Parts: sequence; structure tokens; C-alpha cells
Amino acid sequence: MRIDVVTIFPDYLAALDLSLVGKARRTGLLDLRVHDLRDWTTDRHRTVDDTPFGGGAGMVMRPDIWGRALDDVLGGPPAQSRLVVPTPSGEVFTQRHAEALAGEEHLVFACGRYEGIDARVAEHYRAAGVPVSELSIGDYVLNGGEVAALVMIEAVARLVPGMVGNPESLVEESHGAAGLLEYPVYTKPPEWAGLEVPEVLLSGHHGRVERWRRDEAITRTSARRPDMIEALDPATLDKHDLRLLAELGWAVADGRLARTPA
Ligand code: JD8
Repeated sequence: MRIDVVTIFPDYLAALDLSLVGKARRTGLLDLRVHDLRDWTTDRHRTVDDTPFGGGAGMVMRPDIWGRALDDVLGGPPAQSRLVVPTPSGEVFTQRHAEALAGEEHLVFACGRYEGIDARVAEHYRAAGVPVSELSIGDYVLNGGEVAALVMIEAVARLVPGMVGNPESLVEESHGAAGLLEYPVYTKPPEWAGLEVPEVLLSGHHGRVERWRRDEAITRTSARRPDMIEALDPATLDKHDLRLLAELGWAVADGRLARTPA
């Protein structure tokens, strides 16, 4: 996979030299390039912004500078590229988006600053047939797109085959195929700060351990993310799951899980 990031703060992306992503870059599994938008300016002040049409506070990033940069970065091989624009007004990024983007050959992240990027940039590339994803990482306001790009690149890159040592570990994760949050995890020492590891995890009884972990995942999800319980397909649940969910106040109604009236 090739990933390009265009930003006025390239050093913000230095974290991508570390850990799994850093290793994947060194092994060639991931071709990640960071570009300074100002390299496509032509004036001696390397200006990338101007005042907003219609008035208002702050500055807006100029389309012509972005156009020159993205024409260059999108222009070359590979043929099929997707433009990803982090924005607080975008669709909220989820694991489903990460899985979809991990299937792409080439992603180009356009990281805005100030009040954002002139809206014609996304419009222009869409009209040119470039798939464009305007995505938000959550309902809070950041000062720019760099942190969001870091989040999305890590979530996508770790799904690239060969990235994580044991692909099995991807299966049971929160927001994975099961649609549940993760169960709690423990390691040595067996007793810490007066707290003991749940006995079942020391039992060596794999069936009981698996059942306990699923119960914990369901209970946590019901308490912290009831929206995810509502999204579950009851057909993926066994009778033990359904009995636990009933104890937690859920019932299947019209093929969906819903809270039982108190
Ligand atoms: C891109 C400029 C700052 C945003 C005026 C503050 C994503 N979940 C998210 N929250 N914020 C962003 C984000 C913020 C950005 C840019 C993404 C480019 N800003 C602007 C509008 C209000 N300032 C984001 N993904």
C-alpha cells in the first residue's frame, strides 16, 4: 500500500516512523510519504491561506496551492488513488472505514489547518473521478487534520496483510466482526494491589475461559455501548448469549435486540 500525506506540519507525522508502521515502512510493506504543502507555493512568503469569502473569522486554505500539490501526488502511479480529507464535518470514521481503506492501493491524506480547505478542492477531484472520502474521527474539534490522519493511518495500516504478527489477534478486537467491545485482559502478577486475577483465567479450562470472556464482552458492551448491542444480529448469538442479554435487560423484538421496558 502507498500512503501520501500533504500538510503544512510534516513533523506532526513523525510518529509514523515508530512501532509497527515504522517497521512496515522499513520493510517496504508500506510506502508512506509525507509532503510539505508549502513546497507547491510560488511566493516568497510561501502563502497557503487567505481570508474567507463571505467574511468571518480565521483564514481558509487556498485551492490553487492544494490543486498543484494533489495533482502531483495523485497524478503518478498507482492508477487508482483515493483522496482522504479529514474534516469535523465528515462522516465519522469507524473500523468499517478502516477495513475498506485497507483494501485500497493508494491513499492521499490532505491535512487542512486554519478554518479548513476551500470546498472546491474535494468537489474538483470528485468531478475528476477521484474517489474522495471526507472523514471525521469524532465529535470534537481539533486544530487541523494531522492528528486525524495519524489515527486513520494507524487504524488502516495495521490491517494491511503482514502488518501485525498474528492476524488472529485482529479477530477478537473491539469493533471487530463480533460487534462487541473487548473483554478485560490480565497478566502477572496473579495478585496486585490486593486485586486477584479472575479464577477462571487460571483454570486452564479453555471452554470456560472462552465463555467467561464472551460474557464479559457482552456485559461491557451492554453497559458502555448499548448502541452496539442494538446493532447486533441476533442470529450470531447463542442461547447462552441471549440468556445473559435477557438478564441485562435486552430482548429480541422484530428481529432486533431492544431494551425490555423497565
Ligand atoms: C481538519 C482545520 C480546524 C475546524 C475551525 C478549528 C477531523 N474530528 C475532527 N475534529 N476536528 C477535525 C479537523 C479540524 C480541522 C481540520 C480536521 C482542518 N481544522 C478547524 C473547523 C473549525 N477550526 C477533525 N478529522
